[in-house]
Amino acid sequence: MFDAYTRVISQADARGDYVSSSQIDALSAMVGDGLKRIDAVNRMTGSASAIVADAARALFGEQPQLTAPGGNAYTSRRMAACLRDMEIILRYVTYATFTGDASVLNDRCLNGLRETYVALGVPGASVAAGVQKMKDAAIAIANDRNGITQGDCSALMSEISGYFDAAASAVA
Ligand code: PEB
Repeated sequence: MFDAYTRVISQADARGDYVSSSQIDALSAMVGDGLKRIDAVNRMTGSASAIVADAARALFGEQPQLTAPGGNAYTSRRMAACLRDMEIILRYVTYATFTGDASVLNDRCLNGLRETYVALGVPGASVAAGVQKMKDAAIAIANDRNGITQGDCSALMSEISGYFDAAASAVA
C-alpha cells in the first residue's frame, strides 16, 4: 500500500536515485492544497450514509428487478449486503483520496472484486451503476461551494471522480 509520498520513494529507490525535483514539486503542490483534500475526505466521510442511501435508492428505482422477488437485493440479508458493499467501496475511495494514491483502493478492495461478484451471481454492471451514483452524490457534497473558503478544486474533484470510475470499471 502506497501513499503519494511512499510511491515517489519507491520509484526513486527503484532507480537508485534521489527524489527528483519534479516529484518534489508535485508533492509540494499536493501539500499546498492539502486542506482541500482533508475537507473533501471529511465531507464524504461525514455524509457517507446519505451518499450510500441516496445512491441505493436511485439504483433500485432504475433497476427494480434487484429488489423484486429473486433479485440480488431481495430479502433483507441481501439488501444489507448490498448497502454494506457500497459503503465499503465509498470508504476505500475516501482512503485513496486522503493518501492521494489509488493503491489502497486497488489492493484491498477492487482486486478480485469482479470475480467475487461473478461467483456470487451479483450483477457487476449494477454495482458499477451504484458506484457511479455514489460518485455524483459524493462530488456534489465534496465540491459544495457553500460555507467554505472558495478556491479551485477541479483537479481534486477529477482525482476523486477517477477513484469512483476505477471502482466502477473494476466490477462492470
Ligand atoms: C464484497 N460482497 C458480498 C460478499 C463479498 C462482497 C465478499 C460475500 C460475503 C457476504 O455476503 O458478506 N466484501 C465486499 C467488498 C469487500 C469485501 C466490496 C471489499 C473489501 O470484503 N446486490 C445487489 C446490488 C449490489 C449487491 C447490485 C450495489 O443487488 C451486492 C450492491 N454483495 C451484494 C449482495 C451480496 C453481496 C455479498 C446482494 C450477497 C449475495 C448473496 O449472498 O446472495
